[in-house]
Amino acid sequence: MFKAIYNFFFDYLKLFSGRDSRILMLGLDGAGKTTLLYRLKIGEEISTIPTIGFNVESITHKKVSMMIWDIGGQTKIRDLWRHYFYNSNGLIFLIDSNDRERLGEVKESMDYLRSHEELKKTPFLILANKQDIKGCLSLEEIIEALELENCKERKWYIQKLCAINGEGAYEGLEWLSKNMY
Ligand SMILES: Nc1nc2c(ncn2[C@@H]2O[C@H](COP(=O)(O)OP(=O)(O)O)[C@@H](O)[C@H]2O)c(=O)[nH]1
Ligand SMILES: [Mg+2]
Repeated sequence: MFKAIYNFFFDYLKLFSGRDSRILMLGLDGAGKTTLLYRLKIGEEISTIPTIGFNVESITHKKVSMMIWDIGGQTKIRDLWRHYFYNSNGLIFLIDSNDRERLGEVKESMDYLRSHEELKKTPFLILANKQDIKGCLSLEEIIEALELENCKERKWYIQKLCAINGEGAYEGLEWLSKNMY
């Protein structure tokens, strides 16, 4: 089932773009990025590139490359990130919906990404992860906290996710496939 989602995603991207695509997957540490990768059964293909100050995980499949790393906090190394932003066709931003305390940090990271020249036209798929946890943030709360209503400069979409069982992944990836820049 999850292998199918994964194949669907990459076939779809190839069909629509007919060219190499570059996807970024970002989120604070603990948001669930690695969990989602493994859930999509692509964990075995992950290679980690150790860089100064941060680890970039990367996977490549059917001409689609995906780069994954923790964003937030490390303002000192932000200058390095833009090298990876260049030429991105889509961005996946994972949020831990159960982490109300770090919502400010999530907002700061989101604002940083939104203001970045290299990502000006990049569509953002926002995945509100850990929706299985009782009392977690709703989509409305996240939209309000991140001030997404005023996000008119690009296409964006927010989707509930439970990375542990994969629920919501299909819908999110389908949107991204159709809205890739
Ligand atoms: N309850 C719940 N826990 C999750 C979910 N996704 C990830 N986690 C847990 O959150 C923690 C951090 O996940 P991880 O994938 O390592 O986050 P990363 O730092 O973004 O790669 C782990 O303990 C995961 O098991 C989810 O959908 N629901
Ligand atoms: Mg990780």
